[in-house]
Amino acid sequence: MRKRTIALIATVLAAVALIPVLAGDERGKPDPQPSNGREVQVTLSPVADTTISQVVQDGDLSAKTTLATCPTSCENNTAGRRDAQLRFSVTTLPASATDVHATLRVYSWQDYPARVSVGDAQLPAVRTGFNEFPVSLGNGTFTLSQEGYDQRIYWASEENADPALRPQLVVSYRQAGWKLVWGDEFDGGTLDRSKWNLRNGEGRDIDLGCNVDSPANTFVSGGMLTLRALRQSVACGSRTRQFTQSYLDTMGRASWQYGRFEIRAKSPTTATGSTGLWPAFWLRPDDGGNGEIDVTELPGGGAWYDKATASIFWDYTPVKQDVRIPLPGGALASDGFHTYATEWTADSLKWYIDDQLVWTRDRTTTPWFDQAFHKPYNIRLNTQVGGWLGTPDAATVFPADFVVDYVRVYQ
Ligand SMILES: [Ca+2]
Repeated sequence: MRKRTIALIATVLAAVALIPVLAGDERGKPDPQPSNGREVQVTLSPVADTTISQVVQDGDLSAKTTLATCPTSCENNTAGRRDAQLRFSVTTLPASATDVHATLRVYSWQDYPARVSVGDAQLPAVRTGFNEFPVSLGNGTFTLSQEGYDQRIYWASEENADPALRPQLVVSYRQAGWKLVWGDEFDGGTLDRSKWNLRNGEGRDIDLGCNVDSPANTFVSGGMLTLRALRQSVACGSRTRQFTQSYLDTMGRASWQYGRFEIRAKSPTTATGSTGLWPAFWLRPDDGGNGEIDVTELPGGGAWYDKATASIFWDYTPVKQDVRIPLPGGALASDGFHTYATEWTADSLKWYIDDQLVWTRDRTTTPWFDQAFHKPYNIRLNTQVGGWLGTPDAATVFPADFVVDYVRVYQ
């Protein structure tokens, strides 16, 4: 968050094909302190389906549908039995994933008196709404087959106009080896000052805001921490600033060498009205020397709002490596709560968004890996106003709230 310009690196995240269709706040929350590893649940949408008919449906006139299960004698189907195939990419589950369970969910607009099976899982009839089939993950390809009835069944396809109706593969697993060692769920009514420092009266050269310790800018309510940026003129040390902002850190209170650093948060950086806003969750070394790990930065403005940044820094000349990452499934940081995590070990750094691996650094990518990343780091959590990625304009909306559900550290 010091002197930096973030290079526009066009990175094709070909490996990222796990696409959750639900925002994080619609998913079941993981157990914050599992006894045997970290509980993870990911909802995927298909990368392909056999959309062989596109028929408007009652109640959903703009929908394309998948003609799923149509026996040989079905209507004018002379081509023989038609089964619907759905394909999901399951290649980026972490290697340490165990106890994997998968459920295929497909949506019907009406009841059908037809047996439908997916592998060994069979439903005696189709009911309106999501129909669920427990499946084994396999290669991520599933076939819906209908038996016994001369009738088409229409399922919502991957192209359905309403993303909430599209097929889903809900994958849950346990990620062994990670134990929660520190965290804040923000369940109280005030900021836990035993865990966090809150900067006050600090105006920096790199931005336009004043870091203030004020309940107007930093508050805990309803299980959430809010870092609120405001447009207001304040005296800030020897300066006058036109914005106030929030900056928390754990310096002198908690630091870690290696671990999984995870945040679940919603960013104020909407498509319009967010120029000059810069929420971030990052780490700096206790010794104040070289090195920085940015779990995520979520700058606003038209050039930035639709991606998250992951980055590491050696120094601020700058020697750095960074990447701009679209959120999986076309999601936006501002459309709901998402999780952003970095797993830091002695040998690598791995970034995850909504539990999908999006970037990896190690000695082969980063000559200064060993010099920078074998010492304790502390957490920084802030919203910066102004700086290298833009200055707020008249359209920038204040108050701007960076809302954090939790911060967790696993080792
Ligand atoms: Ca919470």
